[in-house]
Formats: sequence, C-alpha cells, structure tokens
Amino acid sequence: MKPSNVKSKGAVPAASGGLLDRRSFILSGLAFSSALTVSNTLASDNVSASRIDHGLAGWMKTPGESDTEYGLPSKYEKHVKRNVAEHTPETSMFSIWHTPIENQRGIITPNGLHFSVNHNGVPDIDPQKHKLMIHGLVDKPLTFDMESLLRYPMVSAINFLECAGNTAPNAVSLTPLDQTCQELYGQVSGAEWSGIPLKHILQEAGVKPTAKWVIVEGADGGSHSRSIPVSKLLDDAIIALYQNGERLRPSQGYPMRLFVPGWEGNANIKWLHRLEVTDKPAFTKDESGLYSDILNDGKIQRFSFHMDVKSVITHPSGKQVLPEKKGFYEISGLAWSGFGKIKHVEVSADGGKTWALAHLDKPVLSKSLTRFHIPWQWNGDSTMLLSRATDEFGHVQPTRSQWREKYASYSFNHYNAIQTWHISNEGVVENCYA
Ligand SMILES: Nc1nc2c(c(=O)[nH]1)N[C@H]1C(S)=C(S)[C@@H](COP(=O)(O)O)O[C@H]1N2
Ligand SMILES: [Mo]
Repeated sequence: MKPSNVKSKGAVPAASGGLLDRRSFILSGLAFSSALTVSNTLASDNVSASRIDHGLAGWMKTPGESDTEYGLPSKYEKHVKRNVAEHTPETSMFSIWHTPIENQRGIITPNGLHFSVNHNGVPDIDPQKHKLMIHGLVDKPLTFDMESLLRYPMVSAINFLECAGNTAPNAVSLTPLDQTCQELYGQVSGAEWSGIPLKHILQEAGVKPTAKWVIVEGADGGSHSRSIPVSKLLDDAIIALYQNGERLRPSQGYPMRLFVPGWEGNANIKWLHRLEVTDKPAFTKDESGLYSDILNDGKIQRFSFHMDVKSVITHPSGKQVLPEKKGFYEISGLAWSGFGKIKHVEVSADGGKTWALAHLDKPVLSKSLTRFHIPWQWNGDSTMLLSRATDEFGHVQPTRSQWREKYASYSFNHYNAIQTWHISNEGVVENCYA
C-alpha cells in the first residue's frame, strides 16, 4: 500500500489545508505503510529452499567485512555532507560550511556534519603545547595546560549553536532564492557539549569587583576575539572539551572552545587560549565589524548576543520534490530559542490562514534544537507550508516584513522570520516570501 492510501478515517482535521490532529491520527489506527507486501509464496511454509535462496541478497549468504577502528557512515550515505557557501570557497581562509539539516532527524547533529565558520582557516593545534591563560582584573593570573583542565569537574548540556548570519540570503535578497534548507538554514547544529563551567576558572583566578567583561581570544592566526560580559560566564558558559561524547573536532575548536549557550555563534570562541578580564568591552574587529547590526534608523545595535526564537520545516523543504502528487506526508522541522525552551510550534498548510499546533518531541530542552511533527494529508493543490515558533518567554517569530522593518536593508544578522515553503501542484518545494 502506498502512503497516499492512508485510511484517514477517524483522523480529525487540526487546521485547513490537510493538517491532521496527531493524536486522533495515531488513535485512528491507520495502517498506512509504504513497505512492499511480502508475497504469499515466499512467506508460506511449503516453499522450496531454492526459491527462498533465489530471493536472498548476496550479503545474506556470506560473512561480512571486518569493522574499522573509527566508524564512518555507510558508503550509501555519501550524499549527506556539509557544503561550503558559494561566496566563501573552501580554499579561502574565511569559510562557511553548512549542516545538511534536511537529512537530520532528532536534535543532535553528527560531529562530522556540524556547521563551521572559520575566519582564519582551521589551525592544527598540538594539545600538548596548547595553553589557556586568564589575566587582567584578577587576583591571581593563571595558565592551564590540557592535562590540568581535564581534571576539573565537568558538566554537559544539549544546546544548539547558530551563526548570527544563518539564513542571511532571506534577509537581504529582494527575491527569494531557490535554495535548499541546508543552504538557507545550515548554519545551525545541535550537540551535547561537555566541559568546565567558566565560573570555576573565574573563581579560582579571583575576579576583582571592577571586572565586568572578559576579552576571549582564539589561537587561530587572526586572533578571533570577542568581549563577553562576566555575568554570562558566571551563568552557563563552559570551556567545551567534548562534543557528543568525543573530543572537539578541529573545525569546532579542538582542543577547547568557549561555549555560551543561546548566544550568537561568533561569541563561541574556538581554539580558546586567552581570557582577559576587564572593566569594559574591547570592541574587537570581530564584534564591531561584521557582528554589529544596523537598524532601520541607521543606529547600530552593538551587542546582540541572544539568538532569537526561530523554526524551519526541514521535511519537506527547499528543492525537494514530494514523491506522490497528493497524499499523506508527515511535516517535520526544528525550532530553537537562545532565551530558553520552545513552548510551541504552529504549522500552517494554507499559506498562513489557519494554524495547528505541532507535536514537540521530548526532551524539550532549554537553548536546544526541538523537533516538531504534524501529519498532513495533501490534496495535491499548490499551497504554502509555514512554521511559527514561540518560546517560554513569549517571543514569537516575526513575519519577514516585520523583521525587515527593524533592520537596514543590507543588514543580514539575526534573521529569524517565519519561513514559507511553496509547494507546487507538481510537488516541487521552493523558498518563498509570504
Ligand atoms: N577562534 C575562532 N572562533 C570562532 C570563529 C573563528 O573564526 N575563530 N568563528 C565564529 C563563528 S562566526 C561562528 S558562527 C562559530 C561557529 O562554530 P562552529 O564552527 O563550531 O560551528 O564559531 C565562532 N568562533
Ligand atoms: Mo558566525
């Protein structure tokens, strides 16, 4: 039976456009399956051995290969890979690599697919020779090597990381670019980050009462650096040493990085080597240049640390083609907020006229990707799919025009407007402004 033949008898509509109430959908016991039916001949008992053998694939008849020391994805999954942004070719020192989020399920991005933004290339750091120092407005300047850091108590949390420039094409392009979810939204990833709470290090060094800021510097040639308020470092910031259970990948800052949950990617200094405690921000090139946001009235928003509430439907999404011209699909996507937890996600299948609440997968964690789903019976007409997230503090995603009103026309950071995917009656999914 094809998925389009879902018996949606008993499933209650959740909004117009074919969105179904997920609970009633599951309870209605719809035995939908896209699997091939097992032929009666093969399944029956008195079938001859040779006929069964005929149906067996080669890998069922011989022992397999030996395993490897460090596992890799199946060779059949080679198409699932990061891509590098067109305007930052991989040969350049400044490069942006996107996570293929339309291939991801759940809320954790595999380490090899974590997005990456490198302003000065990826340094090759020998952990034996790498040092972290803290100095400035402290009682006791300190230097740590890897061995001493690895002995500190550690914490872990699942958090998203998003570049302030994620989805910039939709912020600045006057017409919607026909791009994939990876190209438009691939500068966000989710991981479990483990490391040492910054507060332990600051307490040990003894922060002077006049200290308000810390200038955090990376060991990449170019000394990427940002000023971070002491209050954030005492709150939930960590020196991350592990990412999804293994030591950080070089492109994520091996052997250590600053991780400031919910704050713009740029502030999460990779290849961390220096913390200078001060009473004022340094206005480094990396915070006064690309990462100050120009508002519509020409004023500049100097520090915009939090990543605002945002969501995107990943299934289906840009440049995909729905395999059946009408029928059942499960809409799924990701939502996140740099302020805290996602409270709810609404989905529209009629261009924003009516909305239904999507189901949120557990756990719904603070400052983490949150996976949402909603069943959809598509009638085959062209339509528009939208998602709109609200966080626990009541922040709601703006429309694109509301977002545009706030910022100068060439401003592209912190774009978090509602995404619209247009579905043609041929099932082609395309980025669209609505
Ligand atoms: N030292 C250093 N830290 C850095 C950068 C950099 O170029 N150098 N890039 C920043 C930017 S712009 C982002 S979005 C995040 C990306 O982190 P990721 O590469 O682990 O995804 O790292 C930030 N930290
Ligand atoms: Mo970034």
